[in-house]
Amino acid sequence: MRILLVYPEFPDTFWSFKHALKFIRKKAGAPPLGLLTVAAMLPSVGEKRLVDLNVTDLTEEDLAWADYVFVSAMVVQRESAQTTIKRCKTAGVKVVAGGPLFTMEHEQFPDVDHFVLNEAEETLAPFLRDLEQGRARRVYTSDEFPDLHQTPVPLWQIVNLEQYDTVSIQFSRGCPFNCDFCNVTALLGHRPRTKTAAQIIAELDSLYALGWRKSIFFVDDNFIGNKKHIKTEVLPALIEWRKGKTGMPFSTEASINLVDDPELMRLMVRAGFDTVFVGIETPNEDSLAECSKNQNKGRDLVESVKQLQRAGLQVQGGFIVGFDNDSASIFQQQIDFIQKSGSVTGMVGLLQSPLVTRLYERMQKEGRLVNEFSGDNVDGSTNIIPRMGLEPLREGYREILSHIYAPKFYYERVLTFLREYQPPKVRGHLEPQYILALWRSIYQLGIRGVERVQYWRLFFWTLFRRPRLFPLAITFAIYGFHFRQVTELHVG
Ligand code: B12
Repeated sequence: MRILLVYPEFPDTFWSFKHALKFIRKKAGAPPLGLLTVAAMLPSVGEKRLVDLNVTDLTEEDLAWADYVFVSAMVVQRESAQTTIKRCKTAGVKVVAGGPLFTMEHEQFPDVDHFVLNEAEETLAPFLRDLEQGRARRVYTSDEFPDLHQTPVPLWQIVNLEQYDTVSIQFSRGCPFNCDFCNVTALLGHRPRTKTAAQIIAELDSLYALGWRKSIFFVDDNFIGNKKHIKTEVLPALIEWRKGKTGMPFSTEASINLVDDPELMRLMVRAGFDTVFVGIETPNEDSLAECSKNQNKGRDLVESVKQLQRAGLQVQGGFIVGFDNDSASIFQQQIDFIQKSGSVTGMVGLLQSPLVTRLYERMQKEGRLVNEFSGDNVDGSTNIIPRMGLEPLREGYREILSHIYAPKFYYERVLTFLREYQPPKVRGHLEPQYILALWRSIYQLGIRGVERVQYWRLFFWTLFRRPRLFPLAITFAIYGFHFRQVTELHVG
């Protein structure tokens, strides 16, 4: 059987990093981990190919070659997924769909032949068995949260890694917390399920053997969901693995209570983690209580971010406005927080309620649901009626974005961060593409850009004061360009 795995295109969003990737001549951040994992679970007989629409086109020849097209997508890829499915239908190729978009809203895709929903570790085998016996059903779902000990090493061999800037791997699924706007616990459970240290080392070894030296993103919902296991088994194994190797800095997602455990921070940094995405959400305590983000309550959050930075972890912060407890002062409070904490990559969104969340249920009960969830929580849209009114919320949101990504404030924040940050000692690996990015940044930002004054100030400040951080400073300058483009696109 010939299986074509297709990953639909992302629109131009905050996380697409499209405008930044151009500086290194790449079109996409990371290859699609879900499809590569599924590919590794398919029987080894038969042929498999992957087409990631973010880096290449889907041709008629591809469709003519395939017996089945396997599609995976997030909600944000809905439109491209729909177009892909239509093209398969026209070409007479059967479609099998899975991943978060279809798990949440499969009813909206009448042209899909088979849905293999939830986690493939549970649903793929029964589907394949039925298919072989000629009695495959249309929908396969499961309420079980499978053990990850059987999850195979993703089939990196079917993707051209050269086309990407980073590679995702996954150590755990699930999160112990209860934030009411997040659907992770409904989709993946409360109890973090982890792979073994040996599994994760096997994944890293396979990437290293393929010549990968650039960054690795651990796409866990909360990397520190099971602290004991990572402290006693996984991080020591990663520290050992890293010895004598170059490159491959790690990043991940974790909750703010990471700062409560200095030993954990120290081990993470020694293992090679240099960046962590943290859902900070809001400096407003009442709003934190409203959404049950209890792990963030009662803390000096600016100081927590700084503690992480001083330990060697850059913090990418997620922020939300539009809680019922937010008043008109929230916009300035968020700006102040982001600036003071040096959260360079500040992802600010309007409160949205995805399906299967407690927030969704509450909004439904209160008759406050409108529109479809766009799937992109940074596009300035929302599917709920905010208590403060939509227009004041949108206006305040515009104010935040135009402030924090304006060159003056953005570069000021970069400096705030660089002054605080103690980078980990991962042996760097110089990629020719980074030299290219430096030249392009000089031309595009330092000569042509509206930020040229700030750019050169950062350039020389870092070169003389913190030379080790110079590559990071240039990366931030390039990210700033991307954030501004996306901001202009969404909020003008
Ligand atoms: C990594 C990640 C990203 C990366 C994506 C990198 C990439 N190119 O893959 C980045 C940072 C770009 C990202 C961004 C966003 N993300 Co995201 N992200 C994740 C995260 C943390 C991990 C995804 C992953 O790789 N998982 C590991 C793989 C193995 O799991 P998987 O893809 O689900 O695949 C499994 C099954 O679903 C199934 N499967 C998947 N596909 C298929 C296909 C077939 C045919 C079959 C049979 C089975 C199957 O089999 C796999 C093994 O079980 C998930 C949460 C999560 N734990 O999944 C959120 C998640 C996917 N993201 C989500 C969201 C909302 C976003 C953003 C909108 C967030 C934002 N703040 O803007 C943006 C949108 C993207 C954009 N560009 O605008 C939501 C999606 C909700 C939805 N229903 O679509 C999730 C589920 C998180 C959440 N809390 O809701 N994200």
